[in-house]
Amino acid sequence: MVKSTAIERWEVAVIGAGLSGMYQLLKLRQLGFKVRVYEAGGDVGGTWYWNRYPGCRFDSESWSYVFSFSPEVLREWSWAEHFSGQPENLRYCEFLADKFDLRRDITFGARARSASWDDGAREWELIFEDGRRARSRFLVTAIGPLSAPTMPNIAGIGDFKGEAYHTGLWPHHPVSFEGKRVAVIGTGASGVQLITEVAKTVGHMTVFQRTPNWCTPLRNSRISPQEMESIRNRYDDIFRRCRETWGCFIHTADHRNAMDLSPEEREAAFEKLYNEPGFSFWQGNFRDALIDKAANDEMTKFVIKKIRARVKDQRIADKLIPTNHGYGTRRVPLESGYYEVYNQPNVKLVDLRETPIERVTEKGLKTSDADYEFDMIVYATGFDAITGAFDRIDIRGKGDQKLKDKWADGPHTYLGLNIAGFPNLLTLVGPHNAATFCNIPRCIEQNVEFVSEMLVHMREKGLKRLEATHEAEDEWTAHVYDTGNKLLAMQVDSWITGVNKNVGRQKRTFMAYAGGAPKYRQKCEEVVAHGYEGFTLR
Ligand code: N01
Repeated sequence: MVKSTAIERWEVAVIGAGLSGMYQLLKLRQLGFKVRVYEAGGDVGGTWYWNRYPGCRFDSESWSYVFSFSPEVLREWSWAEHFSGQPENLRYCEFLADKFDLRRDITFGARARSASWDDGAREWELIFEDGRRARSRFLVTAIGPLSAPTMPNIAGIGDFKGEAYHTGLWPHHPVSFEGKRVAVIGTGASGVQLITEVAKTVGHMTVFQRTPNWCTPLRNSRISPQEMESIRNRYDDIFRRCRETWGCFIHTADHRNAMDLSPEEREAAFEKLYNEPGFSFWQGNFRDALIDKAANDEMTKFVIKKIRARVKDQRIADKLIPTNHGYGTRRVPLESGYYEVYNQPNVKLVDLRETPIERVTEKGLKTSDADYEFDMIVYATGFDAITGAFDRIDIRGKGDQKLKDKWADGPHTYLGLNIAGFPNLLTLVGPHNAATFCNIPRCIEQNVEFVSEMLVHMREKGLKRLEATHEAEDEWTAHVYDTGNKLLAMQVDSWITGVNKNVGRQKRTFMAYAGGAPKYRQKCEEVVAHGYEGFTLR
């Protein structure tokens, strides 16, 4: 139904009521701004609202992921598991919304169709899918880095007559796999979690894998009330430690170089990390492990041995072992029995490098060598990462310039928070912002606090318009690539390097910021200390 076209007016409009939009709302409301959040979904939670697929859970430690801004919330909220599952994560978001009465300032079911800057009025105009319109002095995007799900570009997608789901758009009703023949396409972090969970009850599952990923164990466990109490007492220390690490995870990189050690010492260190929970093996590894090929090869060889020991049929292990990239050079899926799934007699792995999918049929999938029949197809095919959610809104800045056109060859931003030519637009967790690859609430807090402080500064000085200079943007973009080019990850196709064949993006760029969260935070602090250097404030 098309809503009335009466224009709603705000000082600040925020798109998205995931964790970043929720905190931005709370902060701006506390600071006395007239703010409204517009959310496409039916409730708060963002990622945790949409990704309801079986097996979905944190891979940051729950107690390191929690927001730190409210001592009261930290006192009242308890985690039941070290790596909490989606239902509990969503409850946490709902708890925050209830606690701070956030929903009264959020419009749900409002999917933004366009956002255009009116230079005369110095305002943004938002138009939503249902025809609703809103105008605001400032526009904050809190639309998430992994929120634009992509279906595979395979012929016949609409032909399948059975059940079909995308992990990132999972239905709210229960889905049963019992006795069913299920196909899963995709083996990224979502696929790995889902496959492991579905394998517990499925009749028969066929996994269609295009590129294997390196997976290491999550090692989740329950948190007893006593342990939760002890965690609560250590929150200050936990947040302090996270602030100091590259990605704000609790794991600190080993300060030694892998290649300075003897093979035995290296092996012992790898073994220790492999047996620890969470991202220990990835983020806590040797400092050269993700930048030096020889060190990375050692780490990779260690994981190959682990995979081979866990998969009984070595021909299947061959298919599960990546051959085109080293460990940790793509986002590492953490697993809880993933490799053992392929020892089950009712699970089949199809290597799409050998037999590509030709089309979806009424009854299932046709590859180059077989016709498969299924009751259900699960698309674990990921997202148009980081810039995709921006591209899905027709965002136009000064002179009607389209953001999508400006970013056609990869993002250009200042601090990943503003874009030259797009005044008064603030992009939380935007491309080239340290938050895109971070233990996200840690970086969201920094982003939201920076933006809020800037808006207060402008209000106090009677300023109405902010915009990054082209020079500052060029310098930041060059710095982002300098940091990225040190990583072996830059030589690999992944969502971090912007490659997504489903949306026709073949060329590698760089979507994240690899200088690390501490360096990013320091840069933002310097910008503020120098009177918002790099921005023109008028
Ligand atoms: O998506 P992905 P995801 N035909 O892009 C395959 C976060 N996350 O949803 O690699 C066949 O990683 C594709 O193959 P390829 C996390 O940051 C966090 O799994 O392109 N296959 C790949 O295997 C993660 O990195 C958690 O060759 C096709 C898969 O689909 C990010 O979200 C949990 C295909 C997509 O993998 C994205 O993860 C889950 C095609 N046409 C996710 N198109 C936590 O634990 C795509 N694929 C917190």
